[in-house]
Amino acid sequence: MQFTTAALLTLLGAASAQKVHVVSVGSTNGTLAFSPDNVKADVGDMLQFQFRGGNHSVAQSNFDNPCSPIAAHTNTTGIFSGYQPVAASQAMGMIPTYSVMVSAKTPLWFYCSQAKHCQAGMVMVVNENTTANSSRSLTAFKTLAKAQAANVAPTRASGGTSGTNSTTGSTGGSTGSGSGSSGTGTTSGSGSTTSGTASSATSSAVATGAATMVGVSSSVGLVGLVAAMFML
Ligand SMILES: [Cu+2]
Repeated sequence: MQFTTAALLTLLGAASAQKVHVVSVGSTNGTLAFSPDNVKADVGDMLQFQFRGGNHSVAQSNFDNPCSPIAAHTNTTGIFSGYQPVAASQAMGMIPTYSVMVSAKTPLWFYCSQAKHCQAGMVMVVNENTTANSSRSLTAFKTLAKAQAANVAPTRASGGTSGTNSTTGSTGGSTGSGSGSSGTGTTSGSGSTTSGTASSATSSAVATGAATMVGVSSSVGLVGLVAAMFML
């Protein structure tokens, strides 16, 4: 929690108008959905994906090719959280989170690359723009996703020299502490923290990404804190 707060405050220092948009991924009921699945975000805002249940991922596609990495169709590297199994984390009182910064106002399309979750509707959009193109709606994206034969996970290094994730040990407990925005945390307990970056050079849509873990109980406080700080 302290690490997360420290990172958040660092980000706040960098951009005072920045918002954090929390998106729940899955649920304890096995829901195959992102919630909310239609987000409006400004450039510089953060998306924080909170993995609530099951074993899901967040991957980036384009509109025309749902359930397929955007790097397979464009020069954009795209983001990929990797798979985030929640059960093991919950046993430690933690939930995995994955955060990315929005670096463009153009629509961003995301899907879960697990099994046929994408086909089942586990997709979302950031900055849907049906004013510019009425056919490119979230509803249309879901219809297109449903028709895809395959659900393809990105490779970690797809399309660029970065966009990689590294796993480092040492997290756990709900009283983790650490420093910096680089994703390094030192805590008591055991577990894992995944941190990564999406290349800003090759990804025009999303500049940075970092995954970390927050305590279940403290994350509620964080969400409340975010709401209190950003929604006034
Ligand atoms: Cu999923």
